Amino acid sequence: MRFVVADPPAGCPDVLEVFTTRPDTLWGVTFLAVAPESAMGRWCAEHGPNAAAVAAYAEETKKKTEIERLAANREKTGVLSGVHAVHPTTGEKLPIYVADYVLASYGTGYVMAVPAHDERDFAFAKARDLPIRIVIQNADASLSLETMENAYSPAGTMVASGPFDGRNSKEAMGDLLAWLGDEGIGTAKVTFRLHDWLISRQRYWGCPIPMVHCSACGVVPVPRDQLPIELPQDVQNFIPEGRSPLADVASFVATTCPKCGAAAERDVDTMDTFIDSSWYHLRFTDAHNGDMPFDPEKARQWLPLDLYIGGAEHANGHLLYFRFITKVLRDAGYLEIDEPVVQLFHHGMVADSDGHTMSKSRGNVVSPIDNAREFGIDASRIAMFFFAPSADEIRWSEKGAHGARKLVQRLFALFTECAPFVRAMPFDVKGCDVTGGAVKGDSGASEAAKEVRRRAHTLLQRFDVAFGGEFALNTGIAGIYELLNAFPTPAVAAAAADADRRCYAESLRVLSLAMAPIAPHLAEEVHVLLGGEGSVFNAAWPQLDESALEQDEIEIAVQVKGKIKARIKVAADTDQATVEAAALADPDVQRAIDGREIRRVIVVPGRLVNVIA
Ligand code: ANZ
Ligand code: ZN
Repeated sequence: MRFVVADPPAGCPDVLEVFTTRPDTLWGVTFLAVAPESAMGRWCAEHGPNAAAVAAYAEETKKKTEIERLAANREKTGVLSGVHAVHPTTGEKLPIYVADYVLASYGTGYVMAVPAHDERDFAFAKARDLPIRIVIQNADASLSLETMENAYSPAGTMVASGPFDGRNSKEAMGDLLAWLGDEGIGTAKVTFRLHDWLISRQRYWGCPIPMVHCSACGVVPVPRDQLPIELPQDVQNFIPEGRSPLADVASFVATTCPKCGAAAERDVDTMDTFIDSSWYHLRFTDAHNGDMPFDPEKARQWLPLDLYIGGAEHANGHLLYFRFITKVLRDAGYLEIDEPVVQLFHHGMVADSDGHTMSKSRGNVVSPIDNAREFGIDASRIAMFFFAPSADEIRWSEKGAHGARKLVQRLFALFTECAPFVRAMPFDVKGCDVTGGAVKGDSGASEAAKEVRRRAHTLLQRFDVAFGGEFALNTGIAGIYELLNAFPTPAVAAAAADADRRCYAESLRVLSLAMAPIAPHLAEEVHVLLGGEGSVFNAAWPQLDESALEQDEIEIAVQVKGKIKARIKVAADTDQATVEAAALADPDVQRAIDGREIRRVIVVPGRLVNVIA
């Protein structure tokens, strides 16, 4: 918002731009306040009509920290600059104060003061008998200057506000901003504000803050060769009232000042656990380093992390903090990366069968441990992954857990019975080529055996996509069922012709490896059954044979405005409408369309979809 300075003397700023979150209170502005360090504050201290007083005040302000200046309970001080500004709508002359509750580093360093609706301005105005003007009325219109003891800051009805009289301050905001723009008074802008992160906690758990308080030197950091400061072991009371538990441990508190050697006290607070969760992943790159948290060279080799999996509830906590710490360590030369992790994946919440999110306070939590005891770890995992894509909310159901247990049992029986003939087939772990390179794929196999192999590679492809970052593991698990449904009985498979038997063996190998991430115990057992060496987790991931999928999947190019933007895969017999829908749903295509209106979609069967947007 712009405030013109009345008859600015030579050299004095002639316009003050203020930052406000409450343009609806414009008509209630009765003075302006500027930071001593702002351009206006500095000019007033050097050349202003009241230069001596302003200069002395600015000198005093230097001794205060920003935290002290902003403290709510502090007396609001300030001095008159002797210069005035003009109210943009009423033309009234408003005094400009130089006041330390305005910070130079925030917004523009200039504030339009509205005593009736801002607490700090109210305190300032009260102490000096400055005019207070109510421009937002509460619901029962009971605000009055005579009875007001605090500023009224909520939204309400705009009063004494020119063309906006009678309107709700919140609802009028859009119109108001447009009006202010038209009148040349102000412009709307989206700004982001970072809340300070208070890292100190009055708790035992957490790292001690390595600072010493000396009455002569102030706060002095503990020198590096005395780190780490360890928590005392002889704490008597872990939850004292209103102070840190460490404050009562005299042997911990008493120390000497690293600077002057006089008796001094250790800081008794501990650090927020978010501090450690912001950097512990770095320690994993160099866990046995006794000299430093991690060697930058090791961190360089490992980082950034590939994937961060966490719930959205971390969005304004840990996710910000560990990025800050990364950037600080980068600036300090310990890291080369700008961001700690490449991909973020928010998993869905777990709800009960009625759709209520599980929470301790609701008392509807199904304990994963109890569940694993009853159904087994693998079945519990399969059940969780099968309910829905991992990004979505899942509804827990006992039935699902029973089904998953059945699946585990069915798989184990199948692998046990087929193991003898599968073991007898030559096997190349890397490519899952059970022919040892002699015969490729399914040549010579029956349609039924080809179909089994196709289903095995289909589920592999789905897991490949899922582990590539989408985590829709449910489709891969559905693929396991599809494979089992097409699989012959073990006796039939074992007695089949060579070419068919190769398909069956390969399919089981693919499945045994692909299911390892979701059913690790079963996969490990099966790996041994099939003659695998070592752990399944050291075996190579199976290689997808795209040609195995070919039979009934075709790739269709999607053009937007004449350029190929994506290739989608659909079953060969998919009808045109479904092909069109799949093309339009593709994220790359969506991006290319970019919200434009779609005028026509042309489908060339089996080859191309052309979107005219
Ligand atoms: C007029 C007003 C009227 C305000 C009202 C508030 C209430 P947040 O939301 O925390 O960002 N402000 C602007 N710059 C400042 C600075 N450099 N130092 C101190 N205070 C500053 O706060 C935004 C509000 O903080 C702004 O909106 C401004 O006061 C004040 F009923 O403007 B307000
Ligand atoms: Zn000292």
